[in-house]
Amino acid sequence: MKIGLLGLPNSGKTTIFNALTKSEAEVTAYANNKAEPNIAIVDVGDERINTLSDMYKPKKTTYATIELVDFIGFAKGSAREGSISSAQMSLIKTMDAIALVARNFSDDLMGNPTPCTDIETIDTELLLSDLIVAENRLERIAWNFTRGKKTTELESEERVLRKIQEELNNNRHISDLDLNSEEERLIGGFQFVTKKPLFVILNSGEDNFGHNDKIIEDLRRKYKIIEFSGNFEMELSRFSSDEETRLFMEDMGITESAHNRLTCFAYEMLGYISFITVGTDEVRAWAIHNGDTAVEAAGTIHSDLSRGFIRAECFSCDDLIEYGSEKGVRDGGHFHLEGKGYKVKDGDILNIRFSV
Ligand SMILES: Nc1nc2c(ncn2[C@@H]2O[C@H](COP(=O)(O)OP(=O)(O)O)[C@@H](O)[C@H]2O)c(=O)[nH]1
Ligand SMILES: [Mg+2]
Repeated sequence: MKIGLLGLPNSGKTTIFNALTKSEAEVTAYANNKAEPNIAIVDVGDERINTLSDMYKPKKTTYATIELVDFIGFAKGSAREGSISSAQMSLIKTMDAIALVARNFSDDLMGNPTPCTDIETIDTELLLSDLIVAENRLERIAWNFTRGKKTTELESEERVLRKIQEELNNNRHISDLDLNSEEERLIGGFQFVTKKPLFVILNSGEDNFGHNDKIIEDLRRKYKIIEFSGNFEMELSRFSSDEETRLFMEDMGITESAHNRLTCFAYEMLGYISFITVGTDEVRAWAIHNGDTAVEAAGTIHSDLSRGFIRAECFSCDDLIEYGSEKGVRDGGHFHLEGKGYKVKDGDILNIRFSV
């Protein structure tokens, strides 16, 4: 799953990217003109996987991952200040989710922070972009109608596009609309941006971090939001040893690393859960959608496993940690066999029985 970091120039996108990926992409006081975004694969922090890895001592430990894309600043000198170029918009359309980064630290160059209006500026861009797509298509449909091409399919498409147009004109995202599966199908090809899961990263300074209740409350009316301190977290990510990091975090009264906090938040936001496979070869977390069944889970491991699915041997990771061994879980009566239709829960440890 790909998450695009989007925000006005100097909101701290690259800083956050670096903090999360421990990379050293160039942080600049000016929007740079580099054409390519920075891309990195980031592990989703999961303490359970660490614990299981200690228990099984596998050759390999694999976390679920998300792909993070740090966009270049908004096009400078384009028609509107802060507008998104069409090349960038095409890239944004390929993302699974969008994180809007808002500057909440004072900066010599940019002055006092205005996170709420900054978010509104970008949001308006996204709404406009979708509106243009919808209206172009509506024009095209109208043109077809005048030519006598009035199929029921086109009429249905027109109806759902009108709904979308009204929603966007009211400054609301398409994701807020309750569309049925037929409507979803009709608009599936448009890759509307405001249909994607979206959340705000409030990038606070070291000095005001944790003291932004009012701003967070305001933004929360419309967005899911997480507060972060990019600069501080980037410094933190550069410590060479875990011990050093831990001590520094303790000093600042931080219990969980930003990396864990942000990746877990994004993961949940996107409606993902993890199931786990264990063994002496590998302990591994697998990402599936909340609500996926055992046979779908099997398919994420390998298509053979879903094709030849017989049953899933299943127990929860929490039980394993509590009882200390698989035998303990069995003796405690928490081991169960499940069929194809079983809805997998977050933290389920699965062993798929199959034959092909
Ligand atoms: N004080 C403070 N400065 C920050 C923070 N995050 C980023 N900056 C500074 O803001 C400037 C722009 O950051 P950058 O990550 O390049 O922004 P981008 O244009 O959104 O990628 C740099 O000078 C950063 O050092 C922060 O949390 N606190
Ligand atoms: Mg940048």
